[in-house]
Amino acid sequence: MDTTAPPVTTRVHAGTGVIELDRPAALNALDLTMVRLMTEALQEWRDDRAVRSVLIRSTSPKAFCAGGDIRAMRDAGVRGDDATVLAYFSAEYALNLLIARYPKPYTALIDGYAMGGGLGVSVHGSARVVTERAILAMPETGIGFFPDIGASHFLPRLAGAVGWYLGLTGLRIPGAAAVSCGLATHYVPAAELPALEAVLLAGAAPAQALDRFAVAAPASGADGHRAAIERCFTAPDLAELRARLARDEDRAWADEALAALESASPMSLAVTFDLLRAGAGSTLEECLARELDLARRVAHEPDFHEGVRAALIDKDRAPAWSPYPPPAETWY
Ligand code: QUE
Repeated sequence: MDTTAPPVTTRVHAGTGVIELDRPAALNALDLTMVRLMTEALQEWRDDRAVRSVLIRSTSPKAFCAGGDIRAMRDAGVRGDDATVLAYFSAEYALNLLIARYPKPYTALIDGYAMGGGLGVSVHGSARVVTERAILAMPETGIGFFPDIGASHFLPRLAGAVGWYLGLTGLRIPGAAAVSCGLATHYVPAAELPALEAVLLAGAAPAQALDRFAVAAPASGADGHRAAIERCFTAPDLAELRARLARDEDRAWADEALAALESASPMSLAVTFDLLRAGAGSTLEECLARELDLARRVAHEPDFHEGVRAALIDKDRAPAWSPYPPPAETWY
C-alpha cells in the first residue's frame, strides 16, 4: 500500500480548480492535513486569475465525506490537550468560512455520504449538487458532540424547521429532500455526473453547466413528513418538542424521531437546542466563534469521550450517557 498518497489532491484544469477528497478507507473523514491542503489551494486560487471556479469531489463512490477528525479530538480531549483540539477545530472552521466567503463559484458534487464536516466543505459553497445516492446528516448529538462547522448558522435557516430536526435527531435525509429544504441546490442523476464533470472540467461556467444537467428532484418520502417536522420542531424547548412528538398524528415518523432523541446524549441535545436558537440571530462568523468555544469545552466532556468510544472505537453503539443537567452537588 502506498502510505504516502496525499488524502486530498488539488489541480487546475482549464480554469477549474479541482479538489479531490481521496481518503476512501476513512470515507474521506477530514483530518488536519486535509483541512490544510484544501485551505492552501483555495487561498492560492482566490487570487489566481487563471482559476475561474472551484469543484470539490470525492474519488470514492461510497462517500463524499463522512465527517471530521472526531477520534483524534477525543484522544486529545481525554489527555487534556487543548492545543490539539484548538488547532484542528480552528483550522476546520476557518476553512468553512473561507468557502462561504469565496469570491468564485464553488461547486460540491455530493454522491454518497456527506455528514458533519463533509457538509462543512460543501454546504457553504455556492452550488451543492446531490444525486439519488446522496445521504446527508448532522449526526453529532449521537456521539456526545453538537452540530458544528457553521451548522448553527445554516440549520436554523433551512425551510420548515428541517434544520432543527436534522441537528437534534441526527437522522439522515436523501438527496432529493436535501434540495427541498435548501441544504442542496441542484439534483443531478448519478448516471449524469461524469458528463457534468466533463463539461465543468472543460471550463464551462458552473451556472450554465448546472442549468443543463440539473433535473427536478423526485418526490422524496422524507418530503411527506415536512408538515409534521414543522408542527413538532418549532417547539420552544426540548420538553415541548418531546410532548408534540408523543401526540403527533404522523406516528411512525414521530416514533423514529423520539427514538433518535432518546438515544442521543442529553448534554448534546441541550447544547444543540441553545446553539441553534442563538445561531438563528447570528452571522456565520459569530456562529463559528461560538462553536469553537463550545467545541473546546465539549472535547473534555465525558459524553463526548463515551459517544466516540461507542460509535467509532468499540462500535458497540451502546453509549452510557451522563444525566443532564448534572446533579446540583457536582456544581460546587
Ligand atoms: C458523528 C460524527 C462522525 C461520525 C459518526 C457520528 C464524524 C466522523 C465519523 C467517521 C466515520 C468514518 C470514519 C471516520 C470517522 O463518524 O464526524 O474516521 O472512517 O468523522 O455519529 O460526527
